[in-house]
Amino acid sequence: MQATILQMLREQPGDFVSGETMCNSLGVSRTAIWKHIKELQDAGYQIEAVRNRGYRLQSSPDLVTAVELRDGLSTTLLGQSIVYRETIDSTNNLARELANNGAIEGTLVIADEQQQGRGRRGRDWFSPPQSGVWMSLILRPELPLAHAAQITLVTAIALARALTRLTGVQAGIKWPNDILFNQKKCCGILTEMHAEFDQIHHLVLGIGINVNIPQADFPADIEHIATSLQAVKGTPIARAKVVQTVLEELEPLYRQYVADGGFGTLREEWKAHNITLGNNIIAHTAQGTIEGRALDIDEFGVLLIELPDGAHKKIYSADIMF
Ligand code: BT5
Repeated sequence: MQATILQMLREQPGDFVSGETMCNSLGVSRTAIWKHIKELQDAGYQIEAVRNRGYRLQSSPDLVTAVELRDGLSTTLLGQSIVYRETIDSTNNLARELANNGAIEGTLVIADEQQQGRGRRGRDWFSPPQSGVWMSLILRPELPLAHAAQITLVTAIALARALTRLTGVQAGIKWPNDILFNQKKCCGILTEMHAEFDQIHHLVLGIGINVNIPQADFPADIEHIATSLQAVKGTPIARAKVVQTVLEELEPLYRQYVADGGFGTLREEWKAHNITLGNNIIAHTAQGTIEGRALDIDEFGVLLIELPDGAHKKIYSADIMF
């Protein structure tokens, strides 16, 4: 109901929408309309109410509530169900719980703030309130287990496209899960999965994007390696717009990945956005540290590096430095 009221107000920018018009199109009483307007005002929307004229939207807060995200979202799978929390430990945790309880594919879990946002291998992910996109998607691709990890690379393409579009500055993919601007990390992906036998039961695709974080607000340990969309673009960006743009870029790529049975047909586009290949790199893997030149990725998203003695080595998972 609130989403529809908001939509009606936004369809008449700068103009009043009469209480009567709202009552008629929503089929509810004037008191009910007023109650919803009051709730929107309490949430931070500035809505002017004038007797005999109606309601006029003056400004909207930068929210990532379901009401904001739905307004103008054009996807048909991702974000059809939205679960919003003001604060949470980690959106990946709630998404996993919902997935285990049968949540539909495409369910989006999003929070204004994470108390225990996490990266890979138990690392922390800085997730302050009102300034980032901290979200997780529940996916149920019918693919063999071996293809699950490739969703991270598919998502990286969508993010590179979306973040470039939003800032007007070229974003680059650092294998496997980082999106960078000018060597600094703006976004990370954390894919977690639940599988039985050889079949994926569900994937939880966690995405963290620094949106309106001033450079000086990053903690000292990441200040020199992190950046935000605002720092890159020079002006703040509405977080709901960031979410919508990412979902709209990801949906067709995700459908292609499922239809084609893997990441192979998207490999060339990944390479076009990547900033890893061609560099001399240090790869920290669970088995140890490897140094060499990043040559290519194969159709499974595995990184191929050339060692100093000319031999080739495949790397399945690592932290890369160059
Ligand atoms: C990642 O891990 O890059 C995955 C980040 C995923 C975050 C999302 S937010 C929604 C969902 N819910 C969660 O709890 N997580 C996901 P990794 O490659 O391991 O990088 C972690 C490292 O990045 C840390 O050790 C820091 O050095 C650095 N870091 C932490 N917070 C950062 C931030 N906000 N921006 C840039 N770098 C950060």
